[in-house]
Amino acid sequence: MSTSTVRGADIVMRTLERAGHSTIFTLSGNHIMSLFDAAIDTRHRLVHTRHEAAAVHMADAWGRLTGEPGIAMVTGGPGHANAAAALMTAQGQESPLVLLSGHTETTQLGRGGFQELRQAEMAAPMAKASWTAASVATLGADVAKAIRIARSGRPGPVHLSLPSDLLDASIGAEQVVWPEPAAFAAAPVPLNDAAADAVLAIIAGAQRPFLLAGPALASRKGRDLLARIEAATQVPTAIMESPRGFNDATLGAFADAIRRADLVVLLGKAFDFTLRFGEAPSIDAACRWVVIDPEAALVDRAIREKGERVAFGCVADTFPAGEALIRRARAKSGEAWFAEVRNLLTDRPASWPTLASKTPGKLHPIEVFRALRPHVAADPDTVLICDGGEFAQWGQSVLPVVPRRMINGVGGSIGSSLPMACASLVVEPRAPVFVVLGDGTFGFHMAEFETAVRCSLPFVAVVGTDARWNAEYNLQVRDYGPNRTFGCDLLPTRYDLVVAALGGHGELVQSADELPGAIERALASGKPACINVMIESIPAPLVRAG
Ligand SMILES: Cc1ncc(C[n+]2csc(CCOP(=O)(O)OP(=O)(O)O)c2C)c(N)n1
Ligand SMILES: [Mg+2]
Repeated sequence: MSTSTVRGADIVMRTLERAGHSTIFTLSGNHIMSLFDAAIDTRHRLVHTRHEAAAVHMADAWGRLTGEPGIAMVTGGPGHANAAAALMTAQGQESPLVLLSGHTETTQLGRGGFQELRQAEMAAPMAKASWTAASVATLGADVAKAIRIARSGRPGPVHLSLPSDLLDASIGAEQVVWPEPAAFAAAPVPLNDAAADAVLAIIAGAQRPFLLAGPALASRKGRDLLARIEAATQVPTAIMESPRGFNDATLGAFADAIRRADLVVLLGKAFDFTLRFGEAPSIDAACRWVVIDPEAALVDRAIREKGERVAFGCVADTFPAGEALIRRARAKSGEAWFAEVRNLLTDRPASWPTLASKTPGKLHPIEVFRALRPHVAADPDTVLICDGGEFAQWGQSVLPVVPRRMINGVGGSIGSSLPMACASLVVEPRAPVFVVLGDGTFGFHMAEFETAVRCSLPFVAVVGTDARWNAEYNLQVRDYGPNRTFGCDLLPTRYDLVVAALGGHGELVQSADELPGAIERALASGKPACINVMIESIPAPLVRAG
């Protein structure tokens, strides 16, 4: 008779190892110390952070850059509550990750247990699946299931709560249900040839087709897929990943392009507010739609909204569907329309090259990005991370869309960029990583500079300090009038000194001619760096009002 036993925490860690994971973004806490202990006997690297939301944002960046679920691990109750907030960004950007949260002991449930919280219910609206493990023997199966769901169909975050008594308990080795490799794997849903041919026939019948992709394609692999779809079909494509929708700073005069389309093909792009719900006059009332989506509910939603204007709708995963369209493409759409859309998307006002600050001691945001542009473009492996807010919209509009550009995304939450920069360097230690964010946003996770210093993650953050939550200030001006601005002021803070105090490199920039040197010194420092640029408080660029 065997006497060997296995502890729950070891089952979890070994299962992650079996799935090929070796990096976990985490922050310690009572409920998960057994998992930390179990990690010692594995090859897992624990990247521990200064806030649980940062751990989730790091797992999110891991998911976006590698295509494989990032793993975040936090303690129960307040740790989980902090972490859960960050799921919304990953959900909006269709980023695969697994959040493992410690949890009150099952024996204390309903009795006022330590940090007892209905964690699975809390995470559920922001996750593809969310549940609490119920037995020691099946902990590995739970972890495998979480990984499988995160990477299947439309990728996204999954939450699993792990009660601490299950993690601490040991059971006979023969009782453990170790998951087979297949338990981790997603089963892709293809677009069959007949469906691909039907879609291509509808495209061939259109004068001005436009293919829109969802955030899951905003990766190197996704951008490559779209470039190949364009090459095979000459249908213009765009990725819709901004909460600003038609006014996405990256997409130039997108509103003019889509208004002219007579066919919109949604390839894994949710029919939602970013499309202005497909209503006229933003989109022609006679425009037809093709909807290819991993989720039947989203195909149904588009049909509910657009009725018989939906010429074709079907369930298929985005990447295999794109490959099927490329494989079956026989004819090309019109060259003139393709060129017209390309020109509209890259359209920028003629005044921009000469825009400059009118305020001594402050730069215009465009001057910042003009200086940064050659550095971002210099290396094909550059990771560019743009947060939300007005300053960062200038960055999204002026900086090149490198294959590994990441933005805060459809969820519309600010604050993820500094943790994402840390994770980018964990993924690839030699990648040049640039971050662009406003001064208000900087405050969300500035403590992660300590993580970056501790773990040697030398990214360059460019902060636009206008001493204001400017995006919201501009909403007040627009909606309530210039004499009704209230509660959006900040101090012109020396964030560069904060970063220097945390062990990083800090630069203060107050004029355009100081910037090139500051960028060079930041890059040469080899440290996590903050270039704190004093800027004029300017609204986000609007190429043309949509
Ligand atoms: C989590 C979260 N809180 C609040 C907001 C609302 N919000 C959007 S942009 C913004 C202002 C950002 O200020 P800052 O980082 O200084 O950039 P700026 O607009 O000033 O350039 C705020 C408060 C949000 N989108 N997400
Ligand atoms: Mg600001």
